[in-house]
Amino acid sequence: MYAGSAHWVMAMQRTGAQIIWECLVHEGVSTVFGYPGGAILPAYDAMLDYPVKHVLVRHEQGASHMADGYARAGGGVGVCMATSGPGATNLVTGIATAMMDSVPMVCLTGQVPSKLIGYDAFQETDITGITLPITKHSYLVTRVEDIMPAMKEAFVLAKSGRPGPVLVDITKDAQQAKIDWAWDPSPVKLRGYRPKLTVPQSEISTAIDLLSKSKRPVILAGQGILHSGAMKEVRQFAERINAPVAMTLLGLGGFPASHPLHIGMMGMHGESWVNHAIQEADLLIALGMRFDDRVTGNIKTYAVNAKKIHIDIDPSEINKNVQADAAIVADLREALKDLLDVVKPANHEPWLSYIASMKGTSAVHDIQSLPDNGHLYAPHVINDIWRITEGKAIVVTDVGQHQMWEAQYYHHETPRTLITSGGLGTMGFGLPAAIGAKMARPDAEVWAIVGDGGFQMTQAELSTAAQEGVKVNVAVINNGYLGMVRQWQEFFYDRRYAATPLRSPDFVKIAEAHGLLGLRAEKRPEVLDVVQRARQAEGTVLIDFRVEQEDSVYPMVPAGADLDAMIRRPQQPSVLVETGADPI
Ligand SMILES: Cc1cc2nc3c(=O)[nH]c(=O)nc-3n(C[C@H](O)[C@H](O)[C@H](O)COP(=O)(O)OP(=O)(O)OC[C@H]3O[C@@H](n4cnc5c(N)ncnc54)[C@H](O)[C@@H]3O)c2cc1C
Ligand SMILES: Cc1ncc(C[n+]2csc(CCOP(=O)(O)OP(=O)(O)O)c2C)c(N)n1
Ligand SMILES: [Mg+2]
Repeated sequence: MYAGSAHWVMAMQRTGAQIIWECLVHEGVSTVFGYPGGAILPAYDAMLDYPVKHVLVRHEQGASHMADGYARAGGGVGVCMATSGPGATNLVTGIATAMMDSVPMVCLTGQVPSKLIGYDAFQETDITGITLPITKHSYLVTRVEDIMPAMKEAFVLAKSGRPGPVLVDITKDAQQAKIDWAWDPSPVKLRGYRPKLTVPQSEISTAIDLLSKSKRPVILAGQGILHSGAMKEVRQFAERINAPVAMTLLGLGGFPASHPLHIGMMGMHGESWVNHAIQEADLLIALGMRFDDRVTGNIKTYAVNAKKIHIDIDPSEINKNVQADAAIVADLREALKDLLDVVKPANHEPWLSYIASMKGTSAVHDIQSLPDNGHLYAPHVINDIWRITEGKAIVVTDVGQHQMWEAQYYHHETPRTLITSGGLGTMGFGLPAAIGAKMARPDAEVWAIVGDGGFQMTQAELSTAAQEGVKVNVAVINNGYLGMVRQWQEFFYDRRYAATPLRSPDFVKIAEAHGLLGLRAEKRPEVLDVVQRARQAEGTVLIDFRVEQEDSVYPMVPAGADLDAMIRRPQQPSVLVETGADPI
């Protein structure tokens, strides 16, 4: 039985299974997402005696995405657990998703008894081997006395420096064995691991020099802002140097969308004026972003006239895709504090006016105008959800066109309000990650905006939401296609729609089968009513939005094309309904 004391001085007899939970409690873990099975059964048995909530998922992939959404929304470490073999391999997609987006997670798996390892035992799989390239670190624990050190290190590694997922695979015999045990409160020391970096002052001087010479700077704001908690410093810095701030998909919310210096998202589906500004800049200041290929387009022609200041905590990101003229390897907040001590105010009004003038015409042609021809467009739905929720919801997306429209039409003011799989682009992420987000932030209104394709990959987790009584509002953007792939086929494969038309079940009935409210909207005027009904209802609600089937996301930089070679929305003769920039 859990005694509830913070630090036990006296050693007590504990099984390995109990030690796992003792460690989780000491790490402050209150919720884990998982699915039981033979090799992890001792841990499940011990669980009943500890004050940790367990969420029973319907598929282990759901557990890993829930832990991920939990971590991204709450800012802590997400924990998931599974049995050996198929349980562990089902976690793999979620672990890879977390790795690509640097999400702190600890994944616990049961392993076959140590003496059977290597004998193709029932449900044996080399999960540390399988996950080696998609974890920040992993442990195979075969002795009960090694459980606590591995667990302590796993939490330190997951959340320090550049965060990421850590796997701890624990054999069944290690879980069953007993030792005299006491919590060791001493700090973890890992040879060769130095996540706390001192800000390199010579690079700060170089950066200051570059800043003083720049007439056309652009700040590139990435997810590192959220990891480092540098929102205030980024704002002070942008205002001090009077520079426009372009956002990566994962950076959205790190700088308020309503701030006059915020110019929008960059990259493949970024706003056209933002991409033009980057290409015409004389200085890029990259804050916790990694120049993903979705961001740069053709790397050879990317911002060729710009010097680059790159601040990143991970030295391996420096000069990986883009050569840095000043490379500040440090925590972003610490680096910005040092920069703010010395950087002089600047005025870039001509440059800002020029970008605003590019926006003036682009906004009409691209993403912010849609014809009102009686059809329901996905951007309408998302923009309406933004207005109705006053921009204050946590929105979790799946992957595809709806994800990009979310980024364009839901304007995020605060960090951790957009949760989306950026690097791996994992379909099936949305619903489970939204459930995890709601469990981390029960006070928040949580919307899952998902496609009809991706939703069906993990829709079984509706059952988890129903069992747990978790309230998320699920907006299925139902276009009858694997829309993003259909769009590529439309643009680059002569409209040959191979394997993209999608017949779906009646989503309203799917919700109802889970005892949940299901709603449908097919016309714009119906959106307000269903969204309000969803918000007011208790428990998870699903809305089936039947949207225009063959709409495309504009602008689009074709993969590998120059960043400013964008495909633009064909000009529409009809009257404009609104712009995404309208006030709430
Ligand atoms: C269909 C689809 C389309 C997409 N289109 C676009 C697009 O148009 N535009 C776009 O931007 N993205 C797009 N993406 C997402 C894209 O693939 C990348 O995931 C995204 O650009 C990465 O953003 P990031 O570099 O800010 O975040 P990350 O990949 O999370 O990188 C963050 C960086 O910050 C660093 N860091 C972490 N902590 C700290 C700290 N404390 N201090 C300093 N540095 C830190 C990390 O080392 C890392 O280098 C798309 C994804 C999909 C699935
Ligand atoms: C697991 C997985 N398989 C395949 C893909 C490739 N893919 C990217 S977007 C997309 C279509 C998504 O369709 P849907 O969920 O309906 O969203 P829409 O684009 O229509 O909004 C596909 C198949 C992926 N990203 N993830
Ligand atoms: Mg679709």
